Amino acid sequence: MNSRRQFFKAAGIAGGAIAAATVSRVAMAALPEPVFQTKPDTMPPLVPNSGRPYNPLVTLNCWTLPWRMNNGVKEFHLVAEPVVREMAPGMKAHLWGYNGQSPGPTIEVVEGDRVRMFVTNKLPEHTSVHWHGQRLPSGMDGVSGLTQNAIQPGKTFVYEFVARRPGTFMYHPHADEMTQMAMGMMGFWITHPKARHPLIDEVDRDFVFLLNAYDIDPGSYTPKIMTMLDFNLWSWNSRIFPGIDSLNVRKNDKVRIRVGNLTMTNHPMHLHGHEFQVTGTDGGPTPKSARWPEVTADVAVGQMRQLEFVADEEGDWAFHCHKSHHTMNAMGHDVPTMIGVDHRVIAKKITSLIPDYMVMGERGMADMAEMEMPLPDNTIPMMTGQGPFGSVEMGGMFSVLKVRKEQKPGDYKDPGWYKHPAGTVAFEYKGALAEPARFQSEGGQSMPRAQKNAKEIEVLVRKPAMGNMQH
Ligand SMILES: [Cu+2]
Repeated sequence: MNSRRQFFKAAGIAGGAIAAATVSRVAMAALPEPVFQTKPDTMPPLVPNSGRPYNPLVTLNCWTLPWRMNNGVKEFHLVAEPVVREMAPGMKAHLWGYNGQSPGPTIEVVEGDRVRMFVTNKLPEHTSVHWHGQRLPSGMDGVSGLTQNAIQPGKTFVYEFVARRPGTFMYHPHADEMTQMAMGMMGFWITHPKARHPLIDEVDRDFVFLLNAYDIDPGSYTPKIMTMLDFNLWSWNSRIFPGIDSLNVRKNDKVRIRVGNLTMTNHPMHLHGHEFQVTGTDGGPTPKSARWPEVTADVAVGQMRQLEFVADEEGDWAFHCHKSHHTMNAMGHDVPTMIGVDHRVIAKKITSLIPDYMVMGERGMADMAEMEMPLPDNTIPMMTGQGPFGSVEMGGMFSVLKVRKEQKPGDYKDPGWYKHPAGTVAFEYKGALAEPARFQSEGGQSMPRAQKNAKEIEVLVRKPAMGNMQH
């Protein structure tokens, strides 16, 4: 029996907001009771208890919005409002979002469903919701000024349309977009196929997350909305590593990861240990003849890419954006490169004036991950995350795909770190070091310099001495 209690239990939600959602005839005639979620955890898939069945999704560090059926129409209630989002343990951001979170909850419906979306505006300014990628009547497209009046603060609007084609879509405001998207207003919409679809495979794990970015100064809470490119927090569903949950799967699970990009730059998504195929975009499933194996897929601005693979290699596999500045947390971009610069003399002089002066970057930036530097409140280190072998030296758009043989069916809790079979971990070579053979060049055909008598300029690099890594 599917009771409402089980329905909300399946949603992984408990508490007072739900208790008020008891259905009465009066309530059915009015607005659906909105459901809120304030925890940043990945909620278990919401198994549908009404309407047509489907295989539900896992929204990374987020959740799926429950609905009610009203005379055959699926009714949802989105509330646009200011929210506090924990981006990682130790850092909270003051954002705008929907129903208690940024991003908003995932909407899951089935192809052919008639959907009614109630949108209440609790922001200090007007808004609207655009249903990115959907086939719908033009007047339901959510572009304020063009297709509808903006939703003023305190007002509720109704959008209604049939989810005509299966696929992965996004939703976001189309009113003062620059501010509202920089503040975190966005979410996912998935329309599941109503029957077996020749181009949409059934999968064991179906993950979804949005790429988003914020510019929040260290020590502050509110994003700077005027930033166009120089963001300092690169996030998945408004979470940054080490605050992003791992993607836990069972060995030989068929896995789908849907990634949408609502930042202002592209993100090449890179998976270790497996090859995947892009099986769909926000335009729908990709024809089989147009699929090829990849280990990195670029997700451009406003796009969605659907990556699919069989997780047949056990282990802990990094999954991240390949732009190395996007796997860092809040950092200054005006730090000079100090690699190879000899600080010894100047450091001694400065230390006599400023006793706790620190030399940074002389040997690379990895020291940053180890350094116990005092940080302003509400600030996450630039490179962090403790793995089983020490600091992972990452931040931002980074997580781990955990593939395990012993993961029980239906149980996808974190299995902990991978236990590597003996002899399968890279190790230190402790034998004698041979003199390196220098390769003989066969070059020398480059064009001569125009400027005769030009001086050779050489940059001195200090290499750590073999066997004596300290200076
Ligand atoms: Cu990126």
